[in-house]
Amino acid sequence: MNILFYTPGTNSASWIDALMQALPEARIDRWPASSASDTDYAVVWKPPPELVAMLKRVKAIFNLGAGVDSMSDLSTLPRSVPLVRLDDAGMAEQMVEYVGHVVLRRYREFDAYADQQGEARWQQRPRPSKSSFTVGILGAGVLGTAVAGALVQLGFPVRAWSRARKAIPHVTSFAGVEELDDFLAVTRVLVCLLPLTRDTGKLLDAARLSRLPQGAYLVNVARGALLVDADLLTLIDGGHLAGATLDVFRDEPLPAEHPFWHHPRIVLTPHVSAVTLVEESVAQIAGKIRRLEASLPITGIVDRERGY
Ligand code: NDP
Ligand code: OXD
Repeated sequence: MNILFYTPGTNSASWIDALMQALPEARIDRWPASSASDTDYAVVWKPPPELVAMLKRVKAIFNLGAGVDSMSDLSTLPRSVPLVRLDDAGMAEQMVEYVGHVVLRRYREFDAYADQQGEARWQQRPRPSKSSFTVGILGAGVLGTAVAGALVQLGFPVRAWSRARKAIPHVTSFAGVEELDDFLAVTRVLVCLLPLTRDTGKLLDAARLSRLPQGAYLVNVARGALLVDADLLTLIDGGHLAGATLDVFRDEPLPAEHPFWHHPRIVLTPHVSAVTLVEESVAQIAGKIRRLEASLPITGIVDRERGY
């Protein structure tokens, strides 16, 4: 069995070692050093179009991430070639930690206490009511569901928005654009965990974000292009939104001159909310390759129409 590996990063060696250990019977080649002519499976992250164009006859393409928006134009790829994304592979736990931290920081007002410390001011603030501190999660997939479950455990009222209605214990489900405004209306912390698709790009614009109640807070851990940056700044500076924690950006790395860097009400991190873990991801991919070789079904096949 031949596997072709490509990532633009510098850590290929650890991936190739892990693939060799998990699939000792396979030959692992790296593109572009090797061609894609006799490849059975491709394992890739951000492949350039010329590589995608060479993968028309592979048995499956494994994307080294949950989001497949960075796969260049897939129109050249026959529908018979399954594109498989990572499902969880250790990312759900990381997302729970990251979002849980931000929600607790907002609810327990650590930013306000930091401001008070800056003024050497000793003042105990009244605790906001938890029962009205609703967290809304855009996206109720693998990661959104995990985050929702953890926030329910912490006692927050949680609602989630998805394309199809969901039955997640203790989570109020909203479905489709028709229910988006109602979903936003009482959301105090909005967590974005949607894939970037032709339907979701720029979803978080001034009109949508204005539907949030005064003082609401945004957490974007999905993709930067879901957000209209200028609209977020206008709503924070105008006082409608309290601030934002952003892990993802339209252009990454975030350009040095971008106003997000120095905004006092924006906390940002460099796309680290849930990183791809080599060991967990390779174990998942190897398991799926074995199932495909045995003609068994696998999870995580991207619906090319929906784009996720
Ligand atoms: P899933 O595919 O499991 O879940 C996607 C969810 O979004 C589903 O609930 C889906 O609805 C919903 N959705 C998609 N399109 C729409 C729409 N048009 N309207 C309403 N709901 C919609 O993805 P994951 O949970 O695994 O990952 C989510 C995203 O998180 C990834 O695509 C990626 O961009 C991002 N990510 C970011 C990371 C980081 O480090 N910052 C790390 C990992 C992922 P339905 O269930 O009805 O289909
Ligand atoms: C992903 C990511 O989509 O790392 O997995 O952002």
